[in-house]
Amino acid sequence: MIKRVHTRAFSNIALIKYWGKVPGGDNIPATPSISIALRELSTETEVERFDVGEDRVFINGVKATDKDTERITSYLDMWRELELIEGNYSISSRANFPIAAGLASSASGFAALAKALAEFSRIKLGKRKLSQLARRGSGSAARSVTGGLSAFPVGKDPAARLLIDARRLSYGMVAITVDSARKKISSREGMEHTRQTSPFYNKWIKLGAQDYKEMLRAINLRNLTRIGELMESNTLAMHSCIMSARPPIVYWSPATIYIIQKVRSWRDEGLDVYFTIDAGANVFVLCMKDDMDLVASKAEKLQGVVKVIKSEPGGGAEVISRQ
Ligand code: 2P0
Repeated sequence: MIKRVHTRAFSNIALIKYWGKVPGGDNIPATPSISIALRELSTETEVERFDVGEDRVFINGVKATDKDTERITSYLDMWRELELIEGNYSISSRANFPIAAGLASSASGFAALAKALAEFSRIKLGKRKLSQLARRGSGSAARSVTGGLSAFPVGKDPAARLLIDARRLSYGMVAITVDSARKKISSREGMEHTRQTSPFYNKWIKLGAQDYKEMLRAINLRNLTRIGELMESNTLAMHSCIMSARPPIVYWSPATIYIIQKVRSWRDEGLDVYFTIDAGANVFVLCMKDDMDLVASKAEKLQGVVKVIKSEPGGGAEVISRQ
């Protein structure tokens, strides 16, 4: 019987965003999404099984907060209720990037955890089932199970599927992290507040579905200009909807707008670069892999930038070792 498993999953950044849930569902997104996994942003998770005692959760080497412990033990309860696993577990998760700073930590975290729990499962779980189970922990985690360029449709019990393998992608992303004084509202809280109070929420849901179809077409054509322009429009539509909630949520900082304008000016100068922004102030730039060094060197010189991370696409969630 397996006693201990070590897994890794990469974080992902959406080109078409998931924002909003179907009320009353099992964490079912209201908008379909498309993302690229990032090899430089990963979470490694070690899971050990015990037959007696309670679940224990450690994040980056220290005991997790009550809130994080509760979220993860409830997730383990779901696996136990589905009779996939039994017993109790010690979970130790380490991200190589700041947790909860708008760098998609729950995506890689829940994908790595689901991948590890699958090793303890009574029945063999395929990729589709694993993506569905990861989604129950965090919507974006469904896409980190499959990695590469993945699409995550809506519907009943949806799962992500791989569109293009990481090794076959010619694009990369440059993460530009900035100083943000604002206390972060979690994506989960933010999307529920948006659903309940934004006058533009229904419009956003319709637009998300249209953008998703259009993005699939642009990806098929390998048209970076179309992919990038659509990604920018979709991210701005999502943030407009979020900002129109009452009271408003503004995830951006002054540096966010400054970087958006810089990216547009680099494009005017001939660089093929496009921005996207998650539930935070950081900006992610999509470009050809060959342009990442130039983009990073330009980004590092900008005022208000804390750290620049260049990343090629990453693969799906994987087992590093099992005992
Ligand atoms: C995305 N985000 O598509 C969008 C863009 C943030 C902005 O998916 O409640 O942490 O755990 O399902 O997955 C963040 O949402 O939310 C997210 P839950 P999650 O990447």
